[in-house]
Amino acid sequence: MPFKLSSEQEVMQKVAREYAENKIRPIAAKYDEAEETPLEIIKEMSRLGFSTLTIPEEYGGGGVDALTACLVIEELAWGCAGITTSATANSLAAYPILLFGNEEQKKKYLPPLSNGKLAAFCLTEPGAGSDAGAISTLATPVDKGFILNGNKCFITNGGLADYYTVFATIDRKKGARALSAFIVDRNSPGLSVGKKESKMGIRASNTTEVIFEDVFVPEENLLGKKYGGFRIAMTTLDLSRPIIGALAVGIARAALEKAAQYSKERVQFGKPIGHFQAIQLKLAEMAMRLEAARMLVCRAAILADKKKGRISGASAMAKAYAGDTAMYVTTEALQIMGGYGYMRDYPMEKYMRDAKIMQIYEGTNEIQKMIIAQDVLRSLK
Ligand code: COS
Repeated sequence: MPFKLSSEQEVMQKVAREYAENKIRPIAAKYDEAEETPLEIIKEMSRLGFSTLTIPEEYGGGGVDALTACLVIEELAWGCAGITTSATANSLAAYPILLFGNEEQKKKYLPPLSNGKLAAFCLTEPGAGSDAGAISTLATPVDKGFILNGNKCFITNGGLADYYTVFATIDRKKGARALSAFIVDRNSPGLSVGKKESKMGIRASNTTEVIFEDVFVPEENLLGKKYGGFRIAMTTLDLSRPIIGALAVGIARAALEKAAQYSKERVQFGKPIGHFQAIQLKLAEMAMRLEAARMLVCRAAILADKKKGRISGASAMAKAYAGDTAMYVTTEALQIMGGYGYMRDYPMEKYMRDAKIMQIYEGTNEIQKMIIAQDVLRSLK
């Protein structure tokens, strides 16, 4: 790190590293293969505070800053990005409540997340991915609340959550300007969990459809203002994307370490392959990009901690660059390991599969670049 971490940050980083080493790594391949979520570990991570790092202590969370959260998430993702995605999905679902919820909502819904309960963020729909304003899940105002109808897809923790933060439109013709956000309890009549997805990577995380059929949501579960849902979603994603960057850095670091170790041990043409420039050039490029990605993640987190205005551009840069870096580093690391890298006996092919989603979820990297470009143009006005 080019800047000094506080002793608290160093301790948290160490605790997370040891947890990843001792608890996450040993089970990562098994749950990836089985495509199951290690629920006991996820609940333990919740109780240890790994999924509520930035939630203030008064609501049961870790009360740490965004920078510390990113340092911790990098360590956990070094252990397994799939298992860590399940934990971070909790904080993604919690941000709308933390940022826009009233005191009653915060007191009711945030503390359980540090006690083994899970939550899920329901924004994406079959027809609304990159275009988040195109949501068609309808929230019809009725006496004392709203009736929700619609389908959400690709929801992390969808099948495991105890409650959902859900985005729905009050008027389909008004797009982004008519979105509202709600907290919806898992046991609400009419709410059901649909298809569980089978994925290329992060297979230890649970991804499902969530279906709303005439689900009544009481008005006290409306988050923020009635038509303020789009801003809630965007502000949440601005804060959450550096976390995805940290996940990506954790995967890339794990892959670089394995490739470097392999190139010291693997002997061909009479010497370890790390002695050949063809391999050294790869290791150098991987290491440079990894460090640059980590710095962009730290920069976005530090800006989030300063809490001065929107951090959309910095957050998008961290997510896009780190996501691309994870894909680049894992691809090169696998290449260094050759046939061994390709085999499922080694973790490298999992790193590469896990890395791909980093360029896609919480907004594709193409969307991140649009956000960055808008930020650049805005700064010239
Ligand atoms: N913070 C606060 N307000 C924001 C904002 C942000 N980060 N981004 C946009 N807004 C506001 C704008 O200021 C604008 O407000 P006004 O109506 O008052 O002018 C409004 O929201 C609409 O903004 P914009 O016109 O930029 O919206 P677009 O429909 O063009 O969409 C993108 C913007 C593409 C950035 C957005 O749809 C997006 O992030 N898509 C990706 C979604 C995503 O990440 N999905 C993954 C789901 S979670 S796995």
